[in-house]
Amino acid sequence: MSMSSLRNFIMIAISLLAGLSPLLAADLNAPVLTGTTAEGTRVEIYSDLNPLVINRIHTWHIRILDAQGAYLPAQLNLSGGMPEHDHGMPTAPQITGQLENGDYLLEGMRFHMPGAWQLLIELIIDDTAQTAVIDFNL
Ligand SMILES: [Cu+2]
Repeated sequence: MSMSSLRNFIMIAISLLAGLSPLLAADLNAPVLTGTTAEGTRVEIYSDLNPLVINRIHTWHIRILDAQGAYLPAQLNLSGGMPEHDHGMPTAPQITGQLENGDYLLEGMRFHMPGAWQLLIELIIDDTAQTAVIDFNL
């Protein structure tokens, strides 16, 4: 490959990537799911796949807020599944870090069936356990 055709190839590759970027870019402006614990802690889930669809692996940013809207440091554990089908998640999503703004990064999320899903978000805040249950349909 000559230098100029290599350059053309790179330019095409860059423009293809640029064209794809709206699909890859996270829409982190509006939560796709929200929940509240009995104690009043709010859970907001922002997704790089929005709207949520089945069979796509994706990443969430999870925001934990107190009743006044201030960020709360929490230990969190997410599980879920389809209660009507008596099965859990097809993947084992993991909290892999915390972002600079305080959101928690959850990677490896995927839903594999349309229907009624339920998420359980267990929080430990100030040594006290709380759970937010989020029901939604895909
Ligand atoms: Cu199912």
